Amino acid sequence: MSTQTASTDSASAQTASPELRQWIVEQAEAGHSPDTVLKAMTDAGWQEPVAISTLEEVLTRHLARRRERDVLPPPTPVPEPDLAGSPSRVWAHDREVQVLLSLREPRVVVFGGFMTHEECDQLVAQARPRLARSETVDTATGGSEVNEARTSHGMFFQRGESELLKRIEARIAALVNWPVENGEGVQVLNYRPGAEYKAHYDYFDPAQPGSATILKRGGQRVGTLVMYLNTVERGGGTTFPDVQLEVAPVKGNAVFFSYDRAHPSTRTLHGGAPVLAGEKWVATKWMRERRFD
Ligand code: PD2
Ligand code: ZN
Repeated sequence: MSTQTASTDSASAQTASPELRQWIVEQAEAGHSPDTVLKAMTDAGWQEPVAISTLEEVLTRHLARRRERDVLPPPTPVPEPDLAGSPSRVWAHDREVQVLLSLREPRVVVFGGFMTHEECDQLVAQARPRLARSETVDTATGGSEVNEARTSHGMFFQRGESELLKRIEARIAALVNWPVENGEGVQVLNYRPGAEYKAHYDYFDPAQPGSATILKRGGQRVGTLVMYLNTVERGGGTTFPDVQLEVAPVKGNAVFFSYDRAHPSTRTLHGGAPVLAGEKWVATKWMRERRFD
């Protein structure tokens, strides 16, 4: 083992230079034991207690960084509105939309006036006759199942199914700079008093056996836009427990959030709080990494 980098002229020089840090890491990676590295350092003139604490500090930091790199999946591109310069309003396809809140981590943006009240009413009218008890994706099989965590009723539209949907989908695509083709069909949910959607992540858990099948079509989900189709009298907010944020369900407004990896580190755990009075109607657009055909 070369001890050139470990050599030192005086005790005052016994701080870990970037070169020494790199040398320590290289020795560890090459399979040399800490004792061997320590010996090389003391042979080169390092005082043993200083060498030990330096080794400990450098190797602990190195291991932590490696663990992080090994554990976290790599980030992927995500939809993102253009909020450079902190505008209070942005143009989205055919409409000006207000920016009410923008949070970096998790990435959450609340928009005001995303849809007109008429559009909200029309979407509810188109969805109402097609409602059924909501099912969630069963990641064990890739199929769907009735889930007690989600006590709402819902339905899916086909992408571009009506003129109204085409317009709203084009608006979403322009707002968050993500292709219409990467979007799933809009889902409409109706919560009656007491109904809720317990906290969950919208991405598919890669560890679940059914996820591989789901991911073949369009890849992971990377972003969500929840659009509020009515104003709830009490309750029914969209909650982000990791940051104790609650978005009020106000007719025409929408909450956007994105997640650049299928991992809790995105802090995008979220839920629909129980509806306490009145009912709640939302439309959700999930966005995938690639074309969702
Ligand atoms: O209705 C909601 O507020 C809500 C909450 C959590 C909707 C969704 N998730 C969803 O559609 O993914
Ligand atoms: Zn969700």
